[in-house]
Amino acid sequence: MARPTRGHHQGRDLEASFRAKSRQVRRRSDKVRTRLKAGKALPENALQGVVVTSAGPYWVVTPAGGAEAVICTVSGTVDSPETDTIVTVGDVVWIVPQEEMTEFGDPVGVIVKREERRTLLSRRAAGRARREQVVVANVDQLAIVVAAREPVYNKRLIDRYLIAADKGDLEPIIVVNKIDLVPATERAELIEDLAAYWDDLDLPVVFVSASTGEGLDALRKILHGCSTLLSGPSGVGKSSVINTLTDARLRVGAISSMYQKGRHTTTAAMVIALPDGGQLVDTPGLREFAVWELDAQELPYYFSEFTPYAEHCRYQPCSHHHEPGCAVIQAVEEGKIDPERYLSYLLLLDEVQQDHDLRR
Ligand SMILES: Nc1nc2c(ncn2[C@@H]2O[C@H](COP(=O)(O)OP(=O)(O)OP(=O)(O)O)[C@@H](O)[C@H]2O)c(=O)[nH]1
Ligand SMILES: [Mg+2]
Ligand SMILES: [Zn+2]
Repeated sequence: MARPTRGHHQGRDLEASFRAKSRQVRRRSDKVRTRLKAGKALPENALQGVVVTSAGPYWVVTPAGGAEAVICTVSGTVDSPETDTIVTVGDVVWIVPQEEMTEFGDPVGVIVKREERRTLLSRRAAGRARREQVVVANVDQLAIVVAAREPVYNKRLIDRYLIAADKGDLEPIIVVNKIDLVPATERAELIEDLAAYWDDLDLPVVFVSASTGEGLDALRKILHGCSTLLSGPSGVGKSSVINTLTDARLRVGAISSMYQKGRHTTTAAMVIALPDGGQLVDTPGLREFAVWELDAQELPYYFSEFTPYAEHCRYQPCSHHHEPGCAVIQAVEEGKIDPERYLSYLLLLDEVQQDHDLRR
């Protein structure tokens, strides 16, 4: 097989080349239980770097100082603070360079240690197992990306993301893409529908179109100099928005759908530099987003606009669900709390209580 030329290594090409041979290796590596070894002395030739993406079973690590990306596996005795999601994109890791090269001529390394995460976006891993999945680590902001249309946004999902951002120490922003699909006569209604997010929660909400470029200057200002993770459902235009902000190569529907019968979807999280400082992290769309480890007692605190009322509830603590003399319910009835936010609260409360019952 011909080796791709240098400079051919970013984004899609790299991802495709490693993915091609990944399945067998993944099957094998799934069987090897990684043992954790805390406090082991680092080998002298270990380098610190950041995980910028995954490629099949490998992690792509950029060493500090901007050296060439290294294709890494995780050591069988990695030194890691947690057992779930030992390594993810955005992690600061220590790698030991290896003698050999990959079949494509890239340097190879082994991840031997991972540093504590400064921030993270976690969710409950899809499937039955009760396991935490850290989506991305060490970014400053979470851009919750939704579409105004096709597919129309879901406020329940936005509210779940807001809780996860709060838990993971991320500053949330809401990005509503595809506003070109909203006729001028319906724009005011769209803005009004999301008003609670900036009125009551004081969050930045930006309306953009990756297709027409509308609103992108406002978004650029918010992203400048920060590292921002873009997350949201599949097909809302996360990769398209990123493509308009940087010239990094990404999979965008229009082109690749010709080859892949409509499949344009991002398959791995990837760090992308912004031209004027800062970084974006593109992630695959998430079909569902279950907040990791949430209990009924802590839930009200994630709805910060309830707080000034909650202290006046007759019963303490109050679940704001059915209790007589509940000041939160009263505030909803008087229009002081957004009824949709309250609905999200009730649905989540129901979910965490069911979950609790199942566990007993
Ligand atoms: N009309 C319109 N279409 C858009 C806009 N942005 C993206 N699209 C289209 O929406 C589709 C999905 O875009 P992507 O950028 O691949 O969406 P994504 O959020 O990255 O999706 P995943 O990678 O699957 O999570 C593509 O066909 C885009 O051309 C927009 O602002 N307006
Ligand atoms: Mg994408
Ligand atoms: Zn109450």
